[in-house]
Amino acid sequence: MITSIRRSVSRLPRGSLNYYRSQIKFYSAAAIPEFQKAVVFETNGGPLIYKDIPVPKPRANELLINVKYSGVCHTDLHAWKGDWPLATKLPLVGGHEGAGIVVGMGENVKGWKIGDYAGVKWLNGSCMSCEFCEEGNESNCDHADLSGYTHDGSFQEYATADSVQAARIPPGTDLAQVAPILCAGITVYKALKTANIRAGQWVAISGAGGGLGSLAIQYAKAMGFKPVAIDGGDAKGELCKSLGADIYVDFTKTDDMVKTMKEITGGGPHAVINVSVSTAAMQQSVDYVRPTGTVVLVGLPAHASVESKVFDSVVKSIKVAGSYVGNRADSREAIEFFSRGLIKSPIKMAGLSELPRIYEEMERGEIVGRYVVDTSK
Ligand code: 8ID
Ligand code: ZN
Ligand code: ZN
Repeated sequence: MITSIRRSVSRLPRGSLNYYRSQIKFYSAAAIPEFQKAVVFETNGGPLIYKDIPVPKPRANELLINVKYSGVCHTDLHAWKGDWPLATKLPLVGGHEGAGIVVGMGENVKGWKIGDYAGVKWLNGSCMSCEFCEEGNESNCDHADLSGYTHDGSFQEYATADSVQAARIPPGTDLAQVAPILCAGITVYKALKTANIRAGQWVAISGAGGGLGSLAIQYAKAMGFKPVAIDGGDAKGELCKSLGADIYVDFTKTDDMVKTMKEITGGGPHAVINVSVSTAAMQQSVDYVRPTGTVVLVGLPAHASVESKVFDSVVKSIKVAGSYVGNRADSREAIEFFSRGLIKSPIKMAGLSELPRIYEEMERGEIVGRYVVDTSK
């Protein structure tokens, strides 16, 4: 690519040289339009506007990805509402489960080529030099740049992504199917590692019928654990069982969750992966987890806290751990599970322009599995 640009520069009339100088910093495939479709909001909770915006230019370290499909994560709803104690960029293009094709890149990018499949993840980039980055905990970096939050994300046809953190997706992968793996899959895979349990042990997935939960059931199965799925309603129950949950507990029909969970698992699950957006569900999990077990907090209900009574925590020796997406190795491994056919994304397809309706359904807790939007519609 560089050689071909240089060769054409030598054949050009003088006036064109400045244009080519600007292009030489940004090696790109041919037909990248100047404008593209995106969903943008200007204030948290304000209108979600489907409109034409300029195609961003990749910085020196960035890829330009033609996003074909993007999953819609509940985090995107939090970002739009602005209900977390962390400000979003404004105006903002949300989205952080973008799967697409590399069509351009900045001058310092190494190890990528035009045409590669790449993913926009929640962690867009980080400083790579602090203690957390050094030890592979880039998500915990003070300077973490977040797709669809502090950096325009995947609810647009062309997105920029730090080439170090962008997910590598094997050629030939179904880009709509892999999209939810880029946040939901990586997150639940890492959460299951954080649970630190052994094959054959019980793991409860609270919020199992949603985007993260429906993948958590399958990763748990693939890792050899026995999943108990918890969510509300028959449709979510059917999905959970079809994905391999040994047991489904409908929280809307269960009076005493703590007693029920202990009975089903003979003393409580060895770990609980909390992916619901319910403080009450998280609190119950501290009470029903098995002695010596681990409660993993993943879902992020606004202004929530969970109480772990000191006496019970000590005598039961339980652990309450937070788990936040995953690092590059977790991402690669989570995608490998998918590529080996062990994980199926239970997706519903929609167009990018339908995002406002999807947020309404998500707010009401009605989505069974995960929505994936086609950015061209
Ligand atoms: O890195 C992280 N920690 C991370 C990564 C990605 C997402 C955290 N998240 C957070 C999101 O911001 C959100 O707060 O995880 C949460 C779940 O994201 P999601 O899976 O994308 O949301 P969803 O598809 O709406 O699923 C939530 C499910 O929880 C169920 C709902 O019925 C839905 O199926 N649920 C609720 I709300 N209350 C419940 C309860 N009391 C419940 N399930 C069981 N018991
Ligand atoms: Zn997410
Ligand atoms: Zn850092």
